[in-house]
This record gives sequence, C-alpha cells and structure tokens, in this order.
Amino acid sequence: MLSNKIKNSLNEQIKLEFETSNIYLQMSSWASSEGLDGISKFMYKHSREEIEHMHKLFEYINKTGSMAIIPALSQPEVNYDDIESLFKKTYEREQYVTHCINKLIGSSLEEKDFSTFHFLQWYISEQHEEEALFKGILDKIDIIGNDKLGIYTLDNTIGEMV
Ligand code: OFO
Repeated sequence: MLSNKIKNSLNEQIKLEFETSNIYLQMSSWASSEGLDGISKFMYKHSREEIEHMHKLFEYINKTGSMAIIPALSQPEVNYDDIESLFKKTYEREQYVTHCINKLIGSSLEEKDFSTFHFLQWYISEQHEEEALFKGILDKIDIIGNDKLGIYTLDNTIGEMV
C-alpha cells in the first residue's frame, strides 16, 4: 500500500508524462505542417513512448491497491519558431521530468518505500537516454544553423532514427 504522499506524487507524474506525450504529439503535427516529415515521425514515436511511461505508472499505482487518477490536461504549445526552439523545449522538458523523477525517488527513500524506489529505477535510465538523445540533436542543429540543406538532411536523418 502506498502512502498518501507517494500515491499523490505518482499521480502527478502520470499527469506530467501525459502532458509530455501531448506536447510531443503537437510538435509532430507542427513539424508535419512545415514539411519536416522525419521530425514529425520522430516526435510522434516519442509521444507514444511517453504514453507508455504514463501507463507503467498507471498500472503500478493500481497494482499496489491505490487508485491511479486520470488528470485534466493543459493545452500544449501549438507553434514553434524553428526546429531549434522545438528541440530546446524537448530537452528542457526531459530535464524537468528527470528533476521530478529524482524528487519522487527521494520521497520514496524518505518513506522507506523500497518497492516504489525499485520501480522508479527504470525511469532513471530512460531519462538519461532521452536527455542524451535530445541534447545530441540540439548539438547538430547548432552546427548546421539556418542552412536549408543542412536542415533537410537532418530531418531525413532524424526520420531514420525511428
Ligand atoms: Fe522522458 O519523460 Fe517519460 O519518463
């Protein structure tokens, strides 16, 4: 059985993963509208991954005998200036998710909830991978700047990563 504090924090994490999924889904739509089909496909895949992260939390909470809560979600940002601003947002978002996971892990240790502590280990490695992935893309965008051929090539490369 989860303590109220852990149950509420895990439910907040459900909301965060859900909203992250929607942000990425909207990014996929924006990229598609800009003719960036590779980035669109990539962000669509990431949106689905975030939904899986949400489902893992949902199942875990319910399995402990507590109740997962489906939250009201805020509307994601619709437009981006360019791919640099889009990927900056993804990187910042992932850093924020990591911060929340770390906080949650800290609480699970304080509460001596070792089952939740163990469950959350998967998220640590996942966040490490995602931060590295989005940072890597940002570094490449920094190299190509506003070069159109560079953006075209990067879009194709990102599309092939799916
Ligand atoms: Fe990468 O946000 Fe989920 O965990």
